[in-house]
Amino acid sequence: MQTDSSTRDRTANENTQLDQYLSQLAVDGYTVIEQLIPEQLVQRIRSELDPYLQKKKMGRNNFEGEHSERVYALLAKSHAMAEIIEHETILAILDRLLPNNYLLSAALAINVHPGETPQPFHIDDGAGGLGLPRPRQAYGISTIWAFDDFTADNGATEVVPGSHHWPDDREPQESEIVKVTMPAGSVVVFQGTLLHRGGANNSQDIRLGITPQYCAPGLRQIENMVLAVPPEKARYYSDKIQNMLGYNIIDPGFMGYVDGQHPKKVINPDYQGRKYRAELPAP
Ligand SMILES: O=C(O)CCC(=O)C(=O)O
Repeated sequence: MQTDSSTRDRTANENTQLDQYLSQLAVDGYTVIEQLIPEQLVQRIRSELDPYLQKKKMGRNNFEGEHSERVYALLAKSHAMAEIIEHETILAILDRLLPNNYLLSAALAINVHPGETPQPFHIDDGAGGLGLPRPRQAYGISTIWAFDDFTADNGATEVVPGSHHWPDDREPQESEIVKVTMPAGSVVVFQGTLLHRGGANNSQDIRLGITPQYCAPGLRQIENMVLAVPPEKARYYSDKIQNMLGYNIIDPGFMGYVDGQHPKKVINPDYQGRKYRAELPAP
């Protein structure tokens, strides 16, 4: 599949590295990129999220985690979040794996407290109602960024390597599960069809992870992004972020229009669109 061009030319080394990530994603269904962002960015994003992580709202069920805090609509709450969502290494991977005009499907923070139990295994790109049995191609790519060190006992994400090739009814054995331990500032990138879950937190520490998830443009986003990040907030983000939120049209074609017009007009009244049509004088 092909896609958006990268924002700049990549060096030969970067291309070799990218090929390695892609080959791990093809074989195992995931790849870990260690310390992709600096400590300062980790701290900046943490401080913007702090007001929302006060242990007041814990998860409502076993999936959200009754000992976990979840913060949704992140781009409405933290401007710095954009720096991981449109990180150039992540976009380079997405450009190779998803169709052009891919969308941000979800972006949430998951703060796993001591005592949390393992989440149920699941995939992230369940194409609601389309009835597409697995194994199949992935319609989404997910990322989980470590904002604390992910360790063997503090709730590190668990993945099942190769499960992106499995049929719907195959369940993982204990021996097939891998804990994604990684230092803060690292990210695990995985296929939307890979079985994974948040692990149990048997430590005394809290584990913060942030998970931007992306999907093919024809799928419905998991979070309703144009309501979660309304025009008055979306207008301050880059063109790329605006497109991924849904202020965009699938090109070629016109899926995504608003009242017959390009949705960028809602953010920027001067936007002239792809096919500018001057207004005709009144008859
Ligand atoms: O928190 C984690 O490590 C995984 C969470 C997850 O997969 C989810 O909630 O969809």
